[in-house]
Amino acid sequence: MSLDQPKSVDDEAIIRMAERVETAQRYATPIRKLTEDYPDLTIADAYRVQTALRRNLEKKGERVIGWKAGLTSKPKMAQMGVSTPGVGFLTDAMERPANSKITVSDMIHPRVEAEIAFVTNKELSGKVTREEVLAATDYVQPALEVIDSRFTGFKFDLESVLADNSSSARFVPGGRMIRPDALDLRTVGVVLEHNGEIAQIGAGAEVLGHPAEAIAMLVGVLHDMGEVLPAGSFVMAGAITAAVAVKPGDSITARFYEMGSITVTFT
Ligand code: OOG
Repeated sequence: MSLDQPKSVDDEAIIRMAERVETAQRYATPIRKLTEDYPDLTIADAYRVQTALRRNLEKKGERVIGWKAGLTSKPKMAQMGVSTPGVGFLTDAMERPANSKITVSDMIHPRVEAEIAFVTNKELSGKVTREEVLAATDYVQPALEVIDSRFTGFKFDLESVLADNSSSARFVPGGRMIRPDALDLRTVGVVLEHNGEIAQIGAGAEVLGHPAEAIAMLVGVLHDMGEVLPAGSFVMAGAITAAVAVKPGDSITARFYEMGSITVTFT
């Protein structure tokens, strides 16, 4: 795994990069890719920056309630030009309820994604299989994720996006909570509507063949970071389709086969 790569930068630089990302996030002001100033940044360094960002937000009172996998489907990889999945953390401050109005003025260039989320009831650690993920899952449910790259033009490389917490910004759990064995998550179809028009369609199998594979990948990355996935985590498996850009006044509805739907509007 790429986290075995040597570190290319010292702790001081990691702290500076985490502050740069946090400031861009806080003031919704884009910055240039971190690799423009740190061209030798490794994947391991990028996760060190992400961890420093997580610690900073925790110090400010945010609580990590789960994680997300990203860049786990071909449509997303093609949209972003990055072909390796990654992970990011989710805090309570990022959560919004279904049917709510989400403000966009505090984001740079928000985009919406439809995902399947897992809620775990056992700790998961190390190298785990899809079956072990499903056995440790209390329920699955639909989720929308609003991503917002802190990088100019929503353009990045893998190292920069991982340091930027994989573009995490807001997330919206919704729809129906169902037992993970109640349906085949590979064949769950999703239709993403933008202002009433169908914008994207897909199915669960787009996500690494099965969304639970994304959770297994995520647990492996956490292991390489020296962490585990605690019981009770909310974990999103990554966008099934390409992401859709939104602006004030827009509405998004994601309809999931047999799992219900989620609507949000943007203001
Ligand atoms: C990176 C994050 C992608 C997903 O679900 O694929 C992501 C990005 O595209 O900005 O969250």
